[in-house]
Amino acid sequence: MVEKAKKIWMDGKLVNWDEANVHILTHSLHYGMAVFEGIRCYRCDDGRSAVFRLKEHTDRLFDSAHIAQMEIPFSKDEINNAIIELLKANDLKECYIRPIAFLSYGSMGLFPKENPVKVAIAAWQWGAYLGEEGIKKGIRVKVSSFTRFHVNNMMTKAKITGHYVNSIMAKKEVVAMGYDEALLLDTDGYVSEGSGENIFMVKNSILKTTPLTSVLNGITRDSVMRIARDKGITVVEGRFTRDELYTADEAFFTGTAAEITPIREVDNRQIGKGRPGPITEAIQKIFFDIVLGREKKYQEWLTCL
Ligand code: PPE
Repeated sequence: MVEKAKKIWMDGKLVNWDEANVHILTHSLHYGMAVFEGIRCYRCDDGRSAVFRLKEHTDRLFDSAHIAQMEIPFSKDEINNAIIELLKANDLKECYIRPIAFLSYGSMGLFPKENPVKVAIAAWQWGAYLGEEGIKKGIRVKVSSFTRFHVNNMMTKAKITGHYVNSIMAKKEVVAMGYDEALLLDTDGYVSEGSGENIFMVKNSILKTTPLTSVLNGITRDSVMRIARDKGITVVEGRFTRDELYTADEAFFTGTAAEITPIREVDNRQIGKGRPGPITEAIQKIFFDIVLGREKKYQEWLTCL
């Protein structure tokens, strides 16, 4: 169960958690056309709280809305300020933040011309997405029978709620078989992404991740590429097949919720030594040092409350 906080921001006002409701004919509820974000706020070592890459998340929210042809009736600054206001009102030091813009009550049917776009922001405490043990020891992954989208089917640069039907199907499928997370292939059969994460593999000290064609332009993915390059690691964006992944030295998932989660097994094949490898561990350490405010070099990524 989601852990309740006190307030939710809805169209400019803070309302009580239990009163943040919508009409049952909210258009997005029926047809899956809403855009959203997932952002994390961390409690730094000095006791302050900091939102990780707030600007980039808000930019992506507006890009998603642009792709979906939804006009968000607030400016980016207003959304950023609303997030900070919400965290302060809830007295949350460490949390996950979920802004969502949706088509509200108005007309029904597939031509929502006059439905107003509403915006809400919720925040709650959310621990390790794939388990504490997963972050430390790595998780077991299975390639799903569900395929990620063709570029003309769904537009993965947009974080649209309806896209996640595919993710939920894939996740349920592999969890029922005893695995921790699903990996989806693209329509050409190449590795695409996890149900809610981007993927990286390491082979001969080279870090490789899938190109953006069929995946969300992950902000954690971008952070990892920057961290790796700054450490002198070669980073390649290129397609790879599942057997290339089976024979990788290391692999890991990245995402706001999943953070950096090592992969120790794919389709019952052990990856590398079956535990987080040295490059994964090094990147993971820098990542957590950054979000906890210990790495001065990446301070521009943190918005302190
Ligand atoms: N791919 C997908 C499909 C995806 O949903 C996410 C984030 C990513 C990649 C990584 O993107 P980024 O967070 O910018 O590094 N998934 C969000 C939703 C998770 C959920 O269960 O809800 C997230 O991690 O917030």
